[in-house]
Formats: sequence, C-alpha cells, structure tokens
Amino acid sequence: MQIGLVGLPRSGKTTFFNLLTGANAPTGFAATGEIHHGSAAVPDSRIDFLTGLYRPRKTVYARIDFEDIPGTYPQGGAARAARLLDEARGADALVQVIPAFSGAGEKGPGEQLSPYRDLLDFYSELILADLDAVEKRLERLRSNPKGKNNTAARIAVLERLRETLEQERPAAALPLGDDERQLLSGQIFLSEKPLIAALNLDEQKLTVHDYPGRSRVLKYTAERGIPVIEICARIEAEIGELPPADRDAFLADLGLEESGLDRLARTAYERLGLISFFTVGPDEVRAWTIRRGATARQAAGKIHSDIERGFIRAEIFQYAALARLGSVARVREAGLFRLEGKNYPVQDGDIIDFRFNV
Ligand SMILES: Nc1nc2c(ncn2[C@@H]2O[C@H](COP(=O)(O)OP(=O)(O)O)[C@@H](O)[C@H]2O)c(=O)[nH]1
Ligand SMILES: [Mg+2]
Repeated sequence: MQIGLVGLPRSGKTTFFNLLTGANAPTGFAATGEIHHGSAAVPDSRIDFLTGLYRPRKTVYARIDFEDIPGTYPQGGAARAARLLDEARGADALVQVIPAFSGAGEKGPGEQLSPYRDLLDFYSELILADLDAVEKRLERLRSNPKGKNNTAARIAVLERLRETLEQERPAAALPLGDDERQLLSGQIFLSEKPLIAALNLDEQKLTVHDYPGRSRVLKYTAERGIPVIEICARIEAEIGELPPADRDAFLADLGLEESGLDRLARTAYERLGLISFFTVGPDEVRAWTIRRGATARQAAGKIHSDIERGFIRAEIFQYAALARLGSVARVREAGLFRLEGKNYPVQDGDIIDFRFNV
C-alpha cells in the first residue's frame, strides 16, 4: 500500500513523515522541497503475540510506503501545484495534513489559521488538477483524431468527466464502468482516490480535541466519507525518540492510546477495505494484506502464483481462538480448525496454511 502525504507547505507533512517512517528528513525552514520516500511496518499486536508463541527465525509485518510530497501555496501557481500533485497519482490513498497548531498561522501573507478552509481549498485543488488532466487529454485526442482507436468514445467519457469536475464534483462522483476505464487506459484521478484528513494539532488541543472550526470540519468530512484523524506531529515525533519503555506513559499523557502510525494504519485499512491474514511457522510469522472479500485462492496468490495455481484447500483457524485458548493444540481440540475451498472469503485475523501442488 502506498500513501501520499499532501497539503499546504508548513502543515507538518515532513514532521509526520519522519514520525511514521523513522526518517530524519529536514523540516521547517531547513526543508529543500524534495519528495521523500519511506516505509513503515504496520503495528499489529497479533503479530507480536504470534512471534512470542512460534519464536520464528523471522517476523514480517505488513508495510505501508509513504511519499511526502511538498505543497505549494495557492499563490505559488496552479502549474507547480499540479506538477507536485502528479506525484501522488500512484498512491492508493492521500492523507491531507491540515495545520491546526498555533504558530501555523503565518502561512501566506495575512492569512489566518483555518483548517476548514484548507480542507475545502485542497479538495478543489484535486478537482482542478483532474480537470487540467482531462482537458489536456481531450486536446490531444482532438488534435490527432486518428491516433487511437475509439476516439469518439474516449472523447465522450472525458466530456462526462469534465462536466462533473466543472460542477466542482470529484471524479469519484461519476462511477465509471470497466470498459470506460479501459477507454481512459486505466487512468485514476486524484479526486477519486480515498482521502484521509489528518489534523495536526497543538499538544494542548490534542488533549481537549479542539481546534478552530472543528464542527464544520467534522460535518464536511462526514458528508463526504472522509475519515479524520488527529495528530500532534511534533510532540509525537519527539516521543518517538524516547526509549520504548517510556513512550506509552507520554502518549497516555496526551490522551493517546495508539501511536500516530497505529491510528493512520488502522484508518487507512478501514477506508481502503483492507484486512490482514497470517501465515505462521518456525521459519516465519507473517502478516499479509488483502481486500476484504478476497477469496482463499486470491489470498494464496498474494504469497505466490504457484500456490494460487496449484491451490487444493486452506487449513484455517482464527487468531482470536488462538489468543483465547493459548495453544494450537487446544484450538485443534476445540474443533476450531477448518478446511476451506478456493472460494472461501478470507476473514481478518485468519491464520492460514495453504495446501497446494505444483
Ligand atoms: N507546534 C507544532 N509545530 C509543528 C507541528 N508539526 C510541525 N510543526 C512545525 O511546523 C513547521 C513545518 O513542519 P514541516 O514538517 O516541515 O511541514 P511541511 O512543509 O508540511 O513538510 C516545522 O517548524 C515544524 O516543527 C505540531 O504538531 N505542533
Ligand atoms: Mg516538508
């Protein structure tokens, strides 16, 4: 999974990126305007438990790749903004980091801190960048009508998209069929990517869960299905540098039970409809990420195409049963091992042993 961190300059993207990935990229005035790439293991206490139980040679957590994309102020020019946003086209989800900490006020000349307006502005920016992309494609098709097959059909789909975007509605509001997608050569638009809003709060505000315009932000995001998380990037990054034993107490002081990475990972999995299944053994305990509803055979394909092709059946038990009963032998005694066929929809927390021949 890849997540793009986006938003205004000095909103705390790089600070958050450092917190998520353990990187040490320059922030504030030291920033160079470069894009940063990094990744993080998805925290999962179930994997910790399984590692304690199986004592494998290797433990592999699921991973999220992060891309920290520098922002521009609106007055920085639409072209530069669009070019930077272009970098986000490969991401599975976007996280808009919204500054809501005091001192974040000096953004543009004479501008006040307004998380709500930032949210709106950014949403329009995504739509405008898409509109720009659609218009460029239309132009190309029209100037070279013989260049590709189905030119008329391509133009028709793009025209519908343009109409939607011109009404300031996101591309996500125009559901496209598979053949229409194909006409667009599978292009995914920014305004149809899942968006998560990360409000970057002051330490004090995090404890009281407040910032200017909070109720409007919550109403707007709820209406559009945009999940919201609250972070305090700077303080959380500082806590992340403490010895692990001390971190929990400091997080608890801020009213946080989970780290910023925990909260973002959980929110992204939910928003993207992702679940985890596990494979276990003396060699390796490992978490795998699949879409909710994926079948046992598709899950096998995640591990290796040979296992998918030669799939016979899957031997499955639930993590929750193992955690409750304490040993695999007791899970077996309790009759909680199941054999499932290729169409079984894998559940979050399934521990799976695939039987296959090649
Ligand atoms: N008070 C406070 N300052 C923060 C917070 N997060 C970031 N900052 C500061 O805001 C400035 C811009 O942060 P940076 O991560 O470089 O923002 P970016 O331009 O979006 O990458 C830096 O000086 C940070 O130290 C926060 O949660 N609270
Ligand atoms: Mg930065």
